[in-house]
Amino acid sequence: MTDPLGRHGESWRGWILENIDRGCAPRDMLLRMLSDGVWTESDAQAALNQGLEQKGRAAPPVQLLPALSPDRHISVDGHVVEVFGRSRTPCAAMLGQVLSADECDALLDYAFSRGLKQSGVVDQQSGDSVQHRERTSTGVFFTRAETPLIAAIEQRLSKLTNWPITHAEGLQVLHYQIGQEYKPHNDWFDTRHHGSALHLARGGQRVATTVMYLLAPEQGGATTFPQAGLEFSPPRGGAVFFRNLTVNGQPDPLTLHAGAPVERGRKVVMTYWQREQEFR
Ligand SMILES: O=C(O)CCC(=O)C(=O)O
Repeated sequence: MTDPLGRHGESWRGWILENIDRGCAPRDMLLRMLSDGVWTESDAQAALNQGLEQKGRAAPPVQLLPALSPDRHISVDGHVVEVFGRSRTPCAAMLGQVLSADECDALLDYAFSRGLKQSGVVDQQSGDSVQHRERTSTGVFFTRAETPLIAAIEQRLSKLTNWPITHAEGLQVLHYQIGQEYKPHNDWFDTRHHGSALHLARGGQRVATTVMYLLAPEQGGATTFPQAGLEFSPPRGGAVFFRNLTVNGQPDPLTLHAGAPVERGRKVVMTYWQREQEFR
């Protein structure tokens, strides 16, 4: 589209330019445009950015949350990620080729050489990680940029989702054997729970999650969204991306998700959680 401002007619063009002149915050304008239901997020962003440029306003591009480009194939520094399919509500996508087969092998070797421990869940009161029958996998956390390969993948994920590399937790690898699972849960922190404060203080809410498949199970083990009726089984190297918040910044209940029990084979995933602010 060569004229994003004109995408939805002259009255919208006028509205955008007028409100830029009035000094309205681009973020508020974007939210207003999205609430109208006419604009898609990427079109609204493009229109707003064109308007800001036209008015000579040196504002940084408006970006509410991590977002994939609307293209079918997304090139990140020459590495091409394929988008197999998307959901608008919740905002989610199934991706292919986020990682190459060699990268999957190297990450598997590294994770297992570090050693995997029984996975935990966040205790609602204390915020500590505690073992729970709802999560039966084993796992290991990496620190950010722990190895050059990990640093390169974090760089790729940051560019793929258009979100700062500093606003993310270290990657986590999870291993599921037959029968193992992670029952439905949310990745966003529930502010009603005392234990969430500790986590929110380290970088705000978890705004998006990317679950990369280092090893795909032969049967079962899908990443499912029971409230939304979605089920994703990416191939090895592929991933599920989803936003944990709605565009208004509210936790999205439709992102309730699970790692279904593995029925045949093994499943190893690597999870990337992005935060609202810099993660410390
Ligand atoms: O194993 C999966 O498919 C999902 C993993 C997950 O839900 C998580 O790490 O939060």
